[in-house]
Amino acid sequence: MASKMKFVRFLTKTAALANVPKHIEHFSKFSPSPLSMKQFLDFGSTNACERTSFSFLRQELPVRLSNIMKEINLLPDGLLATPSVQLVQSWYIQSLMEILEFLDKNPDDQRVLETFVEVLEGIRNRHNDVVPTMAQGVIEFKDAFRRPDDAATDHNIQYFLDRFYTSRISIRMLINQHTLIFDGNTNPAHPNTIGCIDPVCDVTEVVRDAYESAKLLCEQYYLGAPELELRQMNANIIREPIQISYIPSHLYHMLFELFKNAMRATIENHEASRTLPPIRVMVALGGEDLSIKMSDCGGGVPFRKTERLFSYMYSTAPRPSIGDTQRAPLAGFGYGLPISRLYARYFQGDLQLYSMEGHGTDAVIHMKALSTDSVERLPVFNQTALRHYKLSLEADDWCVPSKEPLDLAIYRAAK
Ligand code: P4A
Repeated sequence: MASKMKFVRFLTKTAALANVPKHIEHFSKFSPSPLSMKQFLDFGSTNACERTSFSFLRQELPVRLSNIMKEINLLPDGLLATPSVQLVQSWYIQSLMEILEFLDKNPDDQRVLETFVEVLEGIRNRHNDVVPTMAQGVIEFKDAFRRPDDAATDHNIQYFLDRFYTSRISIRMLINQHTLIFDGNTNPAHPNTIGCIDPVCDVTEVVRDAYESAKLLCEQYYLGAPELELRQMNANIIREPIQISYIPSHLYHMLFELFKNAMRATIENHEASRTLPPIRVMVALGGEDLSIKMSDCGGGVPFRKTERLFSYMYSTAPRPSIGDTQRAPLAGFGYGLPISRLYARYFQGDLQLYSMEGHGTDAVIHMKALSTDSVERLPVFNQTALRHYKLSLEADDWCVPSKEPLDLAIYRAAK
């Protein structure tokens, strides 16, 4: 009997699996619906309705999942076929199937709403290791396939991972908001937060938190850490604290990453001297933007190499050996900077580096000051996206500088 039941379940599962491509086709025809910070806050306000949120998510999550699953299928064959990417893809298929189960469920049934929260929490856990697993896939691909200096593949992977991780950030945001708001508990440490959003996020406080954590890490491995010099300018109301509606964990993630880089550069650039120049942070609030500039005197990076700091291909290049990681805890190898920039861009901001080789680096985070301007920036799978993946093998439209000395005789003859 038991084995027969198992077999029936197996058949049902197989049938569901067979229908997945059809569902992906269907849901990827819809564009994701970006939410504004204000809409996120409204979902969490006192008259928030779990039913409404449920009905929205059971449509929107399949749309966001299907849009990005179409792009996974367009990855270079060699990357798509790696065990790591196959594993990630199987997580996406499983999660999509679990949400689709709710399409014919009754939103007025309290038990349906409760199991939905549980399913969302399961999905969030399933996808916890997507970033390191994809990074592993890129390594496997590079080892097995990639010719050196394949700029087209680099571009494809950069383009894909930027969109893929943005999609993931947005899906986790939706899941977090729903599960945090409707699990019935308020966060005792932060009673004001609505889900993971702080409507009065004190930016300089997050700057100090991120600095202190990076400092602890830094002091564990080096003999000290640079001091923090923090200044702020509120152009709207002088001397008021600078507050905006934002996700403190996103801001912390970006700042922690920037502090680690600034500390590492500062210390390695001043090994010989007895004093360390401080890291200076300026927080400025205007009518439209809130910007944070972090300046260090770490010697900087040549302009030619700054783009590499955001490259997934470069960041996964030579794995630091076990010993290396212990010697250089601030190495920040991995996807720290590129993903920090995605967090900034996710709500219409940005993260930029201005490095002056020989002096140091300025890193600037731009954020929207108004919650009406903070709208999700989401990838959509369409013809334009498709073209990005197909167009890879075309010739460059800029000349390649010749490494040979210019033969003027031949040059004149040709003219
Ligand atoms: N100079 N400046 C930076 C780095 C160097 C820097 C650096 C050598 C390079 C790689 C790295 C960490 C630091 C900086 C601030 C930044 C980024 C780079 O935000 O001073 O780890 C990958």
